[in-house]
Amino acid sequence: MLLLQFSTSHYCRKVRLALGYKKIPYQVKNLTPGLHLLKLRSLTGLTTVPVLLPQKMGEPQVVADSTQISQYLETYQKDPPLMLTDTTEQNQALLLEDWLDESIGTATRFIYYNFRAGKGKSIDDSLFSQMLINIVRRQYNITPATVKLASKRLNNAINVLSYWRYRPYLVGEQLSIADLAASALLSPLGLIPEYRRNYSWLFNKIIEIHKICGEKLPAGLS
Ligand SMILES: N[C@@H](CCC(=O)N[C@@H](CS)C(=O)NCC(=O)O)C(=O)O
Repeated sequence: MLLLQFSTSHYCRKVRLALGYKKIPYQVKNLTPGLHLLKLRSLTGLTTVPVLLPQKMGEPQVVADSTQISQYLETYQKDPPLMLTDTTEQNQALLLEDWLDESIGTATRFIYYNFRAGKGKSIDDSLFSQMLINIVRRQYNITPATVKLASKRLNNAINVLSYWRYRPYLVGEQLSIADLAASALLSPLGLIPEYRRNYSWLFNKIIEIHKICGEKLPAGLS
């Protein structure tokens, strides 16, 4: 299996957590932002990573999008399962996954890049890094107004998820795709001192899930 990724992408982290949880061997190829368009458009018709190339006879040649990839991995190797047997619980997990992917992962991106261009600039103030950060900020329209909305959305989301603090899993009695999505898509906040201070319980959960999946801890949490 080959995972095409950006090393810093939280959506790619979600897929690595799933691969790690299932102990499926894989290799990664880090694409260069910008040049990724040339490769991905012809391969998937999309412009985003993660993209998985199963590289095995009888398997699809390419699977794009973190949700599609995690569903594919469940058919590729059922055990240990990421899908819950109870239909109502599984639907809840899928809803949480979709909300985390489509709304919360985007808000995290706004807060993360805003931090890297401002208070967190010293993490890497090289011309190349700051240029990439500025391209991303323009691409996603990351402005003071959109960052403010993203911050409110994130605080609300973390409050919604706060019951996780007292339970091992977000849904049901076993690890599900909802736990992996939350751990991956909120992980970039671990670099931001304000979030680490206010939501230490969340980062403890994120660390715990990374350990279960054998995935390297995100920046700020190692
Ligand atoms: N819904 C997609 C989102 C993936 C996504 O937004 N990936 C970003 C990196 S974090 C990307 O590839 N952006 C490059 C682009 O849009 O050209 C998924 O779950 O895979």
